[in-house]
Amino acid sequence: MHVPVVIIGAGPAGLALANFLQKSGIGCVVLEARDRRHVEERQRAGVIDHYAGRLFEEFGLAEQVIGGAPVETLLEIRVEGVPRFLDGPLLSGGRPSRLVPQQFLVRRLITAFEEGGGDLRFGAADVHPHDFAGDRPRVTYRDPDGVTHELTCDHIAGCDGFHGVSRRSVPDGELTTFTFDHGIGWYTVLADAPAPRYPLMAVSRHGFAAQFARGPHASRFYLQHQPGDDPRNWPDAYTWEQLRLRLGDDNLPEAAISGREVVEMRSFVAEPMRSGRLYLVGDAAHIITPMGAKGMNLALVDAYALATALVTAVRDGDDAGLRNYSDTCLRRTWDYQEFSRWFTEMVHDSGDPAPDAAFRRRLALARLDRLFTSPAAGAAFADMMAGTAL
Ligand code: FAS
Repeated sequence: MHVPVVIIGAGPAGLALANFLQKSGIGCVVLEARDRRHVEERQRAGVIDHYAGRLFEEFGLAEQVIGGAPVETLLEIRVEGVPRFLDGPLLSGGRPSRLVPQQFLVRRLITAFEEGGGDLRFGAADVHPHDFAGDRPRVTYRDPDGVTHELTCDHIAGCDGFHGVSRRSVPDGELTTFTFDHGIGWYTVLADAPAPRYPLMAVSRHGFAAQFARGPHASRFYLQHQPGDDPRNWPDAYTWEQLRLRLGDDNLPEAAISGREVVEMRSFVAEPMRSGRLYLVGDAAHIITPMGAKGMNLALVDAYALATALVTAVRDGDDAGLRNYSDTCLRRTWDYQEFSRWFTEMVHDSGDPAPDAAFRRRLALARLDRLFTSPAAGAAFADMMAGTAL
């Protein structure tokens, strides 16, 4: 079978790309390793920033994919239990983000693609991209019945996340990779706790904590923990005690905890984001900390950049967009990496109890205070949270 584009991976990157191509009349096949249920239920991100939301509008998908999602109002940041509020939509000149749990976005993208007649194949094992250095790339895989298939194509989109096969298939020596360990661990728990009135972050000498909505009746909590410690062994009572302490809320009720994950705060970037006719998209090319909620949004913006480049290449024979794809995406990736690191320092250093961290703690508290006292600093922060059209 020959198809213009084979997409490896059905996460936010792969599914957004598939829908953008479908809306543009460019044929594609999506190969996903896991089964439908796993893909549709995996909970991760929760915010689509304003810029990423506009991309769905541009392809006429916004109502179908993010319609009805709650719009961001205020961000609450508590410092030693004292609440302060940032009005992102106001400070960014009317560019609110939307609160969309990642699994809701994925489900709606799957529905939109399949309703449009899209070819999405779950349970694809041993997916391998081949011959992408030439102009006749192909992809092989084994279906759930054990039958091996080969798809010839014009382009391959590696949307298979950090642990996928695409980046690993790039010949040695072609990629330069950058990794950074922020030296911070987050313990994230999913609980049946009512969503907070506003997205909530708290800095305190006990450590960072946060509470974000994940649907109307669930919250994802984040607690900073010392690297090396495994908080998944904490008794739930201790977790709730730490959350009350750090959020400054003695009345925070205990709730059933349904998910526990440890997220080591690390960043990763692979350059360039292509090898011949194989393009790396989203987490396949970069990992960013959840600070600033940019991981999923970077994946969506990469998908948009590749979609528009593929449309002009396949439909008009103009491959300028494909030639510029990597540089375009890397410029935004590094911009968001810098913002995420700046944000990570601000909310973690400001609570660092270590004696030798006293000076950094004062710097971080001054950086945080400026957001509320300087309209220009608040606007710059809100601009990055809204997502920027570089
Ligand atoms: P994904 O990893 O989502 O999707 C890749 C897909 O490819 C998967 O479905 C996988 O099954 C499939 N695949 C893998 N190997 C394959 C193969 N060989 N063949 C076929 N298919 C294959 N981001 C935020 O913006 N905000 C947050 O708050 C946030 N919180 C997070 C919390 C946690 C615990 C984690 C782990 C991540 C979080 N992220 C957050 C980041 C996350 O949302 C990613 O940025 C986002 O899923 C990236 O989307 P994709 O690039 O599509 O990759």
